[in-house]
Amino acid sequence: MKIGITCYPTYGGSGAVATELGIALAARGHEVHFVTYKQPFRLPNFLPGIYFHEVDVGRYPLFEYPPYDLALAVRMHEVVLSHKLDLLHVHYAIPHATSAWIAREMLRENGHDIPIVTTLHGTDITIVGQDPSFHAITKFSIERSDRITAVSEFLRLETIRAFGCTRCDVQVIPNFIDPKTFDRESHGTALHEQLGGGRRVLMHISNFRAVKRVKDIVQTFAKVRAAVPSVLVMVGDGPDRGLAEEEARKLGVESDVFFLGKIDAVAPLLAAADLFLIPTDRESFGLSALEAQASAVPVIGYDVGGLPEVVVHGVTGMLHTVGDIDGMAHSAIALLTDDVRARAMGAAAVARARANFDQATIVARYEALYQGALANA
Ligand code: GMT
Repeated sequence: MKIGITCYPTYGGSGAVATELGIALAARGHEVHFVTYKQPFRLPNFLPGIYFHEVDVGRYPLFEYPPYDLALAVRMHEVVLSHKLDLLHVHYAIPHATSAWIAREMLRENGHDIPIVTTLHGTDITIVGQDPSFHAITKFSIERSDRITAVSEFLRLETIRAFGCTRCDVQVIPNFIDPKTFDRESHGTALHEQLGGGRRVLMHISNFRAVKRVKDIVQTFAKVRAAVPSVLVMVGDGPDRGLAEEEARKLGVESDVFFLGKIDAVAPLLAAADLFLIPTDRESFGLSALEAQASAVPVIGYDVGGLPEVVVHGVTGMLHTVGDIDGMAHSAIALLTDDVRARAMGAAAVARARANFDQATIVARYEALYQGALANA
């Protein structure tokens, strides 16, 4: 198949999933064309079967808000025609599903048709899509997609609840890991020693948006550090990084909190972690939590959204009610002071990640979905 993929190319779970999917599809013999405004962050410079088409948004003084969604639709239309694509797969509904719909309408004018697959990732449904300025267009664009997938059952139900979506059949296809990449054994222990200097390593990876509740992480760490010699490694960047830095200073733990900034290849870092913290206020899935578990790292987070589909409380991690800092700290201390239990939890996390979220199995599900969409076209 010749597949067009559009995603947010910058640091973030939806772009990571879309890119890993494209790479895996190309490895299985498909031709993959990324249509985005920038080279996706997890895409190496060259891989056979993968092409990158940059979307250029024309500037004009009249445009206070340059119309990216229209430029994207035009680029999609052009790439579909010039490379004879079979389908478009867009990740994150806004504005990608709308641009794909416009591109398809333009193609239909020329007697061409192409199925659109839309994957819903999270805040496109839970926050942005429910904003009154986007609600109607999000519902419309989802309903016009030929196939709709959501990364968790939580997100499927939330799509139906928030958008009514009588015309859509949302299928759950979860995110995935490549077990060869997220393999703790292959990374050794040198980085753990460099990061922790003999202390335990707690880790968080995200885009530091408000929904991630980064202050909760620092507050939890301050309680853990008072009981167990430990450091906190914060990977990524975003609007609330300053809040987390300020909280670390306020609590007097700043010397043991390390902000590493954006790092593309997180597998070696996760292999150096003892615990992963993800106290998001409604994570639709939590790709970083899955990657942590695949790296034998127990996860501590909140029992909301799609996280309970990824982390099994008491088996692969510990989940608490939103805002329960004491509960998270208590769980963290319990695990950091009981190596046998922590190791068993890490092993269970690896086993479940490989059994339920294996790349080969999930990519085959996308292939089957594409074939179904093409057969119906
Ligand atoms: O929805 C977002 O906030 C953006 C998106 C991203 O690009 O990082 O994250 C979502 O998609 C990821 C990949 O499917 C999921 O693992 C994240 O849980 C989800 N984020 C939220 O639901 C907050």
